[in-house]
Amino acid sequence: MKRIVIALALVLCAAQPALADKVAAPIPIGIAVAQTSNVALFGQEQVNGAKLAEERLNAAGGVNGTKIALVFQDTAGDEAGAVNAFQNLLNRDKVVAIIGPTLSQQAFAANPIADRAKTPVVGPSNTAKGIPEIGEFVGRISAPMTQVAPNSLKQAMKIKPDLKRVAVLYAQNDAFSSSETTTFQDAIKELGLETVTVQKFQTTDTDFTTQVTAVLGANADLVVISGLAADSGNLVKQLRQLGYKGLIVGGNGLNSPNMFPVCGALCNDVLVAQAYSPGAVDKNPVNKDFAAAFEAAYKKGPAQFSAQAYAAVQVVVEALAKIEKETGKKIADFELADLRAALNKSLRTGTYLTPMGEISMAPSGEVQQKDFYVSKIVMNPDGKTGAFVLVS
Ligand code: 1QQ
Repeated sequence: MKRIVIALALVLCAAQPALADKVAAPIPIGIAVAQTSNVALFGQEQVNGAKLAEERLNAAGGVNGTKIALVFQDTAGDEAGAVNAFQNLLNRDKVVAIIGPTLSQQAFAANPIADRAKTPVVGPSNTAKGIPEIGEFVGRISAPMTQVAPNSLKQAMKIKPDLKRVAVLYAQNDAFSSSETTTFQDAIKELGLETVTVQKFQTTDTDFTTQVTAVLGANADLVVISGLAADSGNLVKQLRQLGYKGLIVGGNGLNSPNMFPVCGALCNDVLVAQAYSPGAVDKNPVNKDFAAAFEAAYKKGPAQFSAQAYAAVQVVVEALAKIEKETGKKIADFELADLRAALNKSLRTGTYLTPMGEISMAPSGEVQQKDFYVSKIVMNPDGKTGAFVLVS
């Protein structure tokens, strides 16, 4: 009798398929960016870019006829929010990949969770050193500041060839800012300039009197800022209000038009190196097309964070299509774990023609991109809106 029961149980078990998850249709892709907090100054642009990509790619047939569905999880501005969003996307929403988080500071906390779950992460805006090194499943399409940032210093030297004395300011509680400032400080040395003061602040600071006083006292003719949007915007404003008249180079934290209302008319002339320029449409029909669609959808031109989020969705969709082509198997017929592993490999093969030009992802997960830009902020008379005007 006992034997019969065991045999029956075995037959029943064999008849049940293993409890492995299948890939859902439409294909769920996680978007974990900051929709709230000060970091939403970047995140809102990312949401706009990602949504436009979803709409346009689905209209063009999605992944060989199967639609994608972006699953948005707000990370807010800190590590805990990013960790929580990642966990929901991985375990509850069973996404095939995660695009996010917004900040490098959040990526160092949340990406290891996706890496352990063997799920690809595509960083849309993480530019600190060491992001791809987090793990095998971690990649990015946002060029590291080591490649982008020094271009703005070179531009400052073109504008003012007798430039010599540089004041460096950075947010010490943010991984991106601490990383970017080392890139700036190395480049300052290499370019033969002199760092006359290094000032630290917090991304939560609103009063920069101490730092500005030090800059004025050091008689700097260039100020280089590595911070996030609200803090950097306030710092620019207070530098000008307290009488600083020299050039200002802003890092990637000043790369968002959502920061314009913070410094208003005093944002004028800040130089920012960029991985994307809406102005660079002539060379790149994909960018021309994207910029026109963005303008039509949002009544304003796209900025870098929107273009990068758009590109991240595009890259995931194209990498999924490649899997179908190579295996002859539809995405919906894969088990989730197998698909996540296949997608991680697929992301790292071939090239993608995006609004940022042709890019690819190295086996390490690092992005490879050819063209970078430097723009200057030009504010409109309303003191709230403005544009990044391409200077090189
Ligand atoms: C990073 C960044 C931010 C300034 C952009 C969102 O580049 O955290 O890596």
